[in-house]
This record gives sequence, structure tokens and C-alpha cells, in this order.
Amino acid sequence: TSTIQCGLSCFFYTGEAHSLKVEKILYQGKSPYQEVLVFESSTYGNVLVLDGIVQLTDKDECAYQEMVTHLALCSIPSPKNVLVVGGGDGGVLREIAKHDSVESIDICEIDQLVIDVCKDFFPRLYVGYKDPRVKLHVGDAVEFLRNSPEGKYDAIIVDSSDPIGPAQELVEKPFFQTIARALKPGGVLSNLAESMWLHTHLIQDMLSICREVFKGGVHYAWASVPTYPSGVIGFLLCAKEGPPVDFLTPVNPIEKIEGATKDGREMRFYNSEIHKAAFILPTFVKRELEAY
Ligand code: AAT
Repeated sequence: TSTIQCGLSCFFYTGEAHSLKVEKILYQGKSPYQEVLVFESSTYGNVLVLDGIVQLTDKDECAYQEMVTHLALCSIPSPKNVLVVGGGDGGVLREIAKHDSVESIDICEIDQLVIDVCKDFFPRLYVGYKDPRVKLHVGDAVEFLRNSPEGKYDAIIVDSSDPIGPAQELVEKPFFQTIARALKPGGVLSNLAESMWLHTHLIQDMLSICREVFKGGVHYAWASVPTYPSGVIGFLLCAKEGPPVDFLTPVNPIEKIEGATKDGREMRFYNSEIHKAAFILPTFVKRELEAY
């Protein structure tokens, strides 16, 4: 067939599907955790699919990776120690590395196969691993965070798959509690939070858990990502109690960071205006989320 339909067999299936024309299947395999597929599409470049769900494409990965990273790192004065949960493709590492203030970048990805496949088929993302500040841990992030020292990180970025399969526990309260423990006072979490058009109940559940756990504030933001379900993705931005964090106005603007503006490392999607705009919510979303 010339198209692959994603999302049809999964829990998240909402009665609609997005199709991409396949030029060529580049890789098909199975790890202990999930089915891994890479294909070349006609209009979005190479596409990574895990368990039938599109995770990223060459064309629109910039929107998601830049937003999930810089919404957090530009909201605190001088991020130093950062942790990525999931994100085996390396795209979020590439974004964090643009911040000159950062001293260490830990990444905990469960699936070595995702890492290997991205090395071969997504070189523009895999480049993130080449930064000497990066330390890779292959394993379950739930376990990793349980063993993580208290107060180690300025920011934690959860770039994980939908809450089915290996990412199931990553939307539950104990996981958020271990994240809060691992953050410094005033440290921040940026967590992907699905589509405001399709997954209101999951977003409400995550919001109410996070409001209990993160006393420094919890906000919802969103951006356009055409190949994710309904064409948008949300982000939960949370702060641990401590020095106050104002997510709505970036105190560490990307335009002033040298490492983000030279040698072809410029942003394709993120800027300070879109950072502020991302927190402006449509009326129906405000109504649905404010109750929580
Ligand atoms: N950068 C955008 C791509 C992703 S991939 C999400 C990654 O999270 C996958 O590589 C998966 O193996 C990893 N992962 C899932 N569960 C765990 C876990 N428990 N511990 C560590 N890593 C995990 C995100 C796409 C978002 C899709 C939105 N619909």
C-alpha cells in the first residue's frame, strides 16, 4: 500500500486518522518495548513511527522539540543541569545544547533500538548526542528518577510517547512526585500534554495531579505540529516551589543566547513572541481546564 495509517489500533484512536504518502519503507523492526518503523514520506521527509503512532518527521520536528525545550529553559535565568526523559532521537538534546549556561545533560531513554535507528535515519536530530555535556542512560525513566539525587536538576523535559506501552506510568502521580524531588527549588518541568482537541480528560487529569505536586505554578501551552493527532500538541509547564518562575515572560530570551544563534543553529520555530503566545488558550480550553 502507498499509505500507512497510524493510530488505528491504539487506545488513543479517536475515529480519525492522518495519512502520509509512503515513498519507501526504510526500516521495520521490533524491540522488547515497541514496534519501530521508519519510512520516507513524499512531503514530510523521514518519519519515525512507534507502535503505529507518528513520533516525529523531518519537516515538523522543529516545532515540537524547540517548544518543549525552550518553553522551560528560557523561563529560568541560567539552567545548568538538565534531564531528558525519553527523547531517544536526540532532537531535544540538540535544543538543550544551544544554551551556553548548561553544564550537564542527562538523558534516560528506555529503548536502545530507537537510538540506533535515529542514528541511521535522522542525522539532524541524532547530532544532539555529539555534545560532550550529554550523558546517555538506557533504561526506564521511572526507575532512573526514583534513584536520582534530590534537588539535582534545574529543568526536566519529558519527551516521551503517549501513555500506552512503556510510557504508561509517566502520567501518574508517583512519577510527577519523583520529578519534583529531583528538581531544585524553583526548577521546572516541561512535559508533553497531548491535544486540546482530542484528549481533554487526560490533560485535566495531568493538570490536577501537577497542581497538587508543583506548588510553584502549573501552566498549559500549545503549538502547531501538523503530523500529531489533530495537528496540535500541548505542553505542561510546572515549577517546584522556590524562587518564583514566570513562564509567560521568558527571563532568559533565546535571542540573547549566543549558542542559539550561530553556526546554523538558529531556531526554525521558537522565538520569544511564540513563547508568550503559546500560553494564550482558546475560550473552550480555558473553560475546560480552569475547572481543574
Ligand atoms: N522527540 C519526539 C519523539 C518522541 S519519542 C518518545 C520516546 O520516549 C521514545 O523513544 C520511547 O522509547 C521513550 N520512552 C517511552 N517510555 C519511556 C520510559 N518509561 N522511560 C524512558 N523512555 C521512554 C515523543 C513523541 C510524542 C508523540 C506525541 N503523540
